[in-house]
Amino acid sequence: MKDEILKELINNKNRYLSGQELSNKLGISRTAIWKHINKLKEEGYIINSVTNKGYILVEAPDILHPVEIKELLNTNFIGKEIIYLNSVDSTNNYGKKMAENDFTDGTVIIAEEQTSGRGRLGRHWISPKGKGIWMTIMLKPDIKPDQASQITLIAAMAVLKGIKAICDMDTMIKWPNDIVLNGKKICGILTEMSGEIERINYLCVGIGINVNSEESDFTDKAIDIATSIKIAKGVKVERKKLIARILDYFESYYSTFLIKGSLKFMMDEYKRSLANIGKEVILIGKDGEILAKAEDVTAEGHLVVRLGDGTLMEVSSGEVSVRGIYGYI
Ligand code: BT5
Repeated sequence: MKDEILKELINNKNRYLSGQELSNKLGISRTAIWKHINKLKEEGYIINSVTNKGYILVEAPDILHPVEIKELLNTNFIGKEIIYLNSVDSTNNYGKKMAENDFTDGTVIIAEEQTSGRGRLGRHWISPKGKGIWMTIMLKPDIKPDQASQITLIAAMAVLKGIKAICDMDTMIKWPNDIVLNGKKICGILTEMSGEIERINYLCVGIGINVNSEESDFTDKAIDIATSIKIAKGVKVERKKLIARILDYFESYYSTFLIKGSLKFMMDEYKRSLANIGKEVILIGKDGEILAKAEDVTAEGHLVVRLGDGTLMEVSSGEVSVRGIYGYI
């Protein structure tokens, strides 16, 4: 009911809503309304209450309340269900546990903080409270398991476009799963799959974005490669708006991908956004490191590299990490 009241306040931001009006609309007593309003105030919502006029929302706190995000969304199924957590070990872990029962396709799990945020291959992902977007999109796509990694490319495009739309900043994609700004990492994507040889049960598309993080949030090891939108822009960014826009873009690319069965439709745009094409790179695999030149990315999401002897090789994101020879890109 508290969420219903918040929704009414958001939709009537320019006028006072009387207790009676809310009570009639929502079918609960004015005292109950008053109690819920007090709870919202405790959560940080600044609501003016004036005798004989009612309530008006003056300011919302910087928390990722699902009701507010849903009001900003323009999607058909992504984020129609949002699970909001104050703190969690990892939103991807939460998603996996949730999927042991069942879930609605497109459910999004959002946390203010992750205590054990994960990168690929068991690496740690720094996720300070209230500073970033730490979320997982849960999907049940009818695609082949070897196409699962292509969803990472879709997520990367959605993040890049969302940042452009909301922050007016040009970022680039570092294949396969990073978004970079001024040569440093602001976003990492971790797509995980549960499936069998021929079919996918579900996908967890984990997206971590450093939105309002400060330099001091990054530990020594990550500091050289990490930055945030706030560090680059100098001002705080509204995380709610950014989430909504990214989910809008994600649904648009993802739906087209499901219809067409391939990423070909977005590859021109994707390649124009790549930071590491044409660069000398080091491929770091489990058997060691190889020096190569990154030349292309295929519609299957594989990186095409030219080796020292001139031959071309395709590598998949599961096999390697990529570093520039002079630094991170
Ligand atoms: C990634 O891994 O970049 C994937 C990160 C995915 C995070 C999201 S948050 C929501 C969801 N839930 C999770 O538990 N995870 C996902 P990888 O390419 O392996 O990069 C990890 C490396 O990036 C680390 O070893 C650090 O060097 C660096 N790093 C750690 N935290 C960072 C941060 N906040 N910003 C930039 N770099 C970071």
